[in-house]
Amino acid sequence: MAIQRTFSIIKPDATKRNLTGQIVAKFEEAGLRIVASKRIQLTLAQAQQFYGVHSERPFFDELCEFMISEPIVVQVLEGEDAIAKNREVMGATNPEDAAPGTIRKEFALSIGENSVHGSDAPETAAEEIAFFFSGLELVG
Ligand code: RTP
Ligand code: MG
Repeated sequence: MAIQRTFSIIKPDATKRNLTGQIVAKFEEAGLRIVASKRIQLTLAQAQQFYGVHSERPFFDELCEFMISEPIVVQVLEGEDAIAKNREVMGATNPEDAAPGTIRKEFALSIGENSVHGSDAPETAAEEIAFFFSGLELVG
């Protein structure tokens, strides 16, 4: 498997509880390298655009309001098989279903306030990275 990049968000429930460092440590322990990182606060329009694929889902409004409720940390993670590896470290969407030791098992509050986002495929990773970062900000 080649070296890949994936896009990650440390979500408001986690930044609010001061868990950024503990979550980054999980990525690094799994062999993922942080090649870009910034703390930002989304506008509602930005959250709606980012989660546009979910616009018809019943949880869309709640999700967007949650994502703008506090600052978030957006990052690009690089490593061997990074997309799958990151999703493994995150654990299942619903913390009740997440495996022991995963970020969501240890830190998530609910299926919505689940501490992290990670891209689900190479195409979405490329789109999501480009949404938040310019080429100059990616330092491999
Ligand atoms: P993510 O995109 O954030 O990495 O998470 P995921 O692939 O595991 O989950 P996805 O199905 O893409 O859903 C995106 C985010 O929407 C929120 N959600 N809320 N209330 C609900 O039933 C519900 N379902 C999903 C979560 O914050 C989820 O991560
Ligand atoms: Mg998803």
